[in-house]
Amino acid sequence: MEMTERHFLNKEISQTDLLKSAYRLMFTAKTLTDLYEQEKKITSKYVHATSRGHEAIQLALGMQLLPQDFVSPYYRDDSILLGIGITPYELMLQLLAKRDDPFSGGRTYYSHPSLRRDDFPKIIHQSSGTGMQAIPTTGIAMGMKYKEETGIAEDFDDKPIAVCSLGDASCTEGEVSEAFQMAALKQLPILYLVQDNEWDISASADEIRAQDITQYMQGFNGIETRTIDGTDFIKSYETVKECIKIIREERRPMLIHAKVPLLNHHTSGVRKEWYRDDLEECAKNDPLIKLRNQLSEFNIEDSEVETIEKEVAELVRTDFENAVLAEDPKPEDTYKHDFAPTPITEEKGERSPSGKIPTVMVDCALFAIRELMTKHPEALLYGQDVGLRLGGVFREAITLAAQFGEKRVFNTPIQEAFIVGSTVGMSAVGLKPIVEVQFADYIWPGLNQLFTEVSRSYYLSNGKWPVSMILRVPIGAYGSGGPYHSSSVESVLTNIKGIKIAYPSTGADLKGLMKAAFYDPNPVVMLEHKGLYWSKIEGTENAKTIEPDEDYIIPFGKAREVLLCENWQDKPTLTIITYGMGVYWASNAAKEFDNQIEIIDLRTLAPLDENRVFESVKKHNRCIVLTEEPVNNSFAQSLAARISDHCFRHLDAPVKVVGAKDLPAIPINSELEKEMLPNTQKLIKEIEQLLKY
Ligand SMILES: Cc1ncc(C[n+]2csc(CCOP(=O)(O)OP(=O)(O)O)c2C)c(N)n1
Ligand SMILES: [Mg+2]
Repeated sequence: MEMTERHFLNKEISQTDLLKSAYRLMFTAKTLTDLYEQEKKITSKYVHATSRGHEAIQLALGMQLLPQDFVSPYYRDDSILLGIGITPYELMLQLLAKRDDPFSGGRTYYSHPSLRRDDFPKIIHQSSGTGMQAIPTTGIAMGMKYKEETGIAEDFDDKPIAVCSLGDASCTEGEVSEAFQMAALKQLPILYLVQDNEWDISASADEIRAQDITQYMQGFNGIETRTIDGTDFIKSYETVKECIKIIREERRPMLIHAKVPLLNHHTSGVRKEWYRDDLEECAKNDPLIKLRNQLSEFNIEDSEVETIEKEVAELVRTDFENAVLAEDPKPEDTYKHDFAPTPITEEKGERSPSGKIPTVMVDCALFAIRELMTKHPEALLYGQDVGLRLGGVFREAITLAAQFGEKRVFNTPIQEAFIVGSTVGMSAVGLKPIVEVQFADYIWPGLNQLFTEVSRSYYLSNGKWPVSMILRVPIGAYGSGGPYHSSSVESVLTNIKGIKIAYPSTGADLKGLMKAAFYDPNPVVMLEHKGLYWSKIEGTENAKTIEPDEDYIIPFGKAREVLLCENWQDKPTLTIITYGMGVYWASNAAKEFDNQIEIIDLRTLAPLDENRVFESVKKHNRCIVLTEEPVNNSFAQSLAARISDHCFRHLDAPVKVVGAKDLPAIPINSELEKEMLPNTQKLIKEIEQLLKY
C-alpha cells in the first residue's frame, strides 16, 4: 500500500480507482480500531483515540494534500494520516511509543503527529490541548501569505495551503476564535475542517454550545463555510477539492463543517459503553458501509473488495506484530532535542565603538531590530500598537513600520495567545517572527501557547520543529505603574523548559542579546525592564551605553561582571547575584561599602551561567541573590538553593534572597509601592547584616 495511494495525486485517476484507494484506507482504519480493541492489553498501555465514524471526511482531505501543504490533524485524525500516506506500521510505532515512531520517537501519544518529510505534507508538532492547534496553524497560513506578499515565497505550481482540523467542541474555546478572527481579517490561505460528532467526551452539543460551527462562522466576515455529511466519501472528496482549489487560487480562508458520528470510544480510557445511548443510531451512519455500497454502485466486483480487505487485514496484522517487536527508546534518548544547537557561542564584534555617544536602552533594541530587518527579509515584527501610528506604547518600534512597510511591521488585535502561538507556524515556514506583548502583566493570555505549543515543539517533534522566535516583554515596576503595569514574571517563565530567557540590564547587552536571540533556532523571551529603557530613574544611568556595532553579539548563558571585588585583605566581602533593575540597586548600594561587594549580572536566566555564579560565591563566601520579584518560590530562591548545594563548604553565611514582599500585586500608591519593592536602601541593610554574620 505505502506510497501507491498517494501517487495518484500526480496522475489522472479514475473514479473507481479513487474509490478503491479510499476503501483500502478506510478499511485499514477500521481494522486498526478493531485490532486495538482485540489487543487491548497491549494497545491500551498508552491512551489512544481512533477515527471510527470520521474516516470519510478525513481521507477525503488527507488524500488531496500536496507536499508543500501543511496540515494539523488532531488526536482523532488517524485517517488523515493514512490519507497522506503514513503506514499502519508507523502509526502503531507511535501507538506503542517505540523508538522509531516517526513523529516523536516515543515521546507523545498516538495520532499526535509531526512530520517533515520532503514528499509528504508537513505537520508541525501537535499537542493534546484541544483547539490549541488553531493558532499555530493559522500562523502557518499567515507566514505563507507574508512570503507571497513580500516576494520571498517558493515557486510552486500549486500554491501551498494550511489545513487545521478541529473537533466540534474545541471550537467553543477562546483561542480558536482568535485564530478565526485573524484568518478572516487577513484573508489567509487556510482550510478549517470541523468534525462535528456532537460530543465533547460525555457532554452533548446541547450542553456546550449555543450554535453549531456553521452558525458561528456567520460572525466571521470572510470565511466561507461548507456544511456537509462527512460520512459520504464522494461528497466529502468533492467538497474538499473545491475548497482546496479556492484557497490555492484565491488565497482566502474556508471552513468545512462535516457532520459525523463517533463510532468508537472517546479514547481507550474513556469508553463508549459507560455513557453513550446513541450508538445504534450512529451505526446507521457508518461511512465504511456507505463507501462499500458506493463501490457496488460503481460496479466494483465483490471479489475485488474482498481481496482488498484480505490484504489490509494481513498488512495490519504483520505491521502490528512488527511494531510490538520494535525497540523501545533508550534512556539516553530522553535527553535529546531539548534545544536546537545555536550558532552563537562567542562574544563577537565591538561593544563600545569609539566616537559614539551613549544611547538609551530602548533605542539599542530598536537599532538591533532595524539592522536585523534590513539584513533579513524573513524577519518581521508584530504585536499591539507596534505599527506605523505609534511604534509601540514605549516607542520601542518607532520608525520600523515607516522603514519596512506595514506588511513587515503591523498591529495585531488584543490577542496575546495569537501573538505568541502564531510564531510556531511562522517559524515553520522559515520566517523569523519578532513579537511582543505590551506588558509582562499581559503575558498570561499568551502563556498557554508559550507553554503548550512553543516550548515543547522541538522536544516532542523529536527535533524536527524548533520554533525560532523572539518574544519581547516590557517588564518591571516603574514610576507607580500600579498592579497591572509593574509585575515581574520571570519565575513563571523560568519554569517553562524549552525556552530561553534574556533579562539584560544595559543597552549594549540588550542589543547583543537581541542579535543572539535572532540567530538562535529556539524560542527566546526578551525581558526588557521599562525602568531602564530611558535611564530616567536615578541611579540607572549606566543602562545607557555606547551602542555596539552591527556585528556585536553576546552568547546566551554568559554572565557579566558588573563590579569585581579583589584584594580586599581581611574585610568580609560578599557577592550579589542579580539581573535587571537589581543590577542598579546593587551598584548603588556597593558605593556605601569599601571594596567589599562583587556584582554579577546574569544577563540570561535560561540558560544560566552557573559556573560564573559559583566561582564568585566561592571567592567571597557570602552571597545575596537579588530580585524584583516576591521572594517565596521565586527563580531567585531556587538559584539560592542551587548555590547552597554547590558551594556549601565555601559559605560563611546562608545564601540570602532579597526581593519584594510576598503579596499578590504591586499597589499603585507610591508609598505602598516603595514598601513592597526592594531598593538600594533596603539592600544596604541586608548587606550590612550579611557582612556581620
Ligand atoms: C484544553 C483541553 N481541555 C480539556 C481536554 C480534555 N479533552 C480531551 S478530548 C476532549 C473533548 C473534545 O471534543 P471535540 O473537540 O468535539 O473532539 P472529539 O473528541 O469529539 O472528536 C476534552 C475535553 C483537552 N485535551 N484539552
Ligand atoms: Mg466532538
